Amino acid sequence: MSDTPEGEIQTTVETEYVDVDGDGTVDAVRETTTHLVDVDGDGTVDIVQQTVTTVYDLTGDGEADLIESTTVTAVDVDGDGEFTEDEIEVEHVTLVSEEVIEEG
Ligand SMILES: [Ca+2]
Ligand SMILES: [Ca+2]
Ligand SMILES: [Ca+2]
Repeated sequence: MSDTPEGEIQTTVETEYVDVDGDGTVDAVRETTTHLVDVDGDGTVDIVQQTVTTVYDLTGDGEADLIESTTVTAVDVDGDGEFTEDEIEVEHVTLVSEEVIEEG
């Protein structure tokens, strides 16, 4: 469905591997997902949503121990093509596995 008359969503995903402690082994995976939504199909993006999720393997057992997620949502409410501070919302979520809590 490439010829939708109105309403277009463009999604990009970037994945980054991070060596947090610098020992040469990757400890975290960072994924950035960006959604650009042109609600009315006029060619100007009306909603931008970007989520950065970082998954850490702190214990090195291959299982995720800590997940950090930040979502920034910008909605051009007044339709002037610009995102001002009151049109931007930031949500931060951190999840820690029981394994890490027990080990302190
Ligand atoms: Ca490392
Ligand atoms: Ca638009
Ligand atoms: Ca605006």
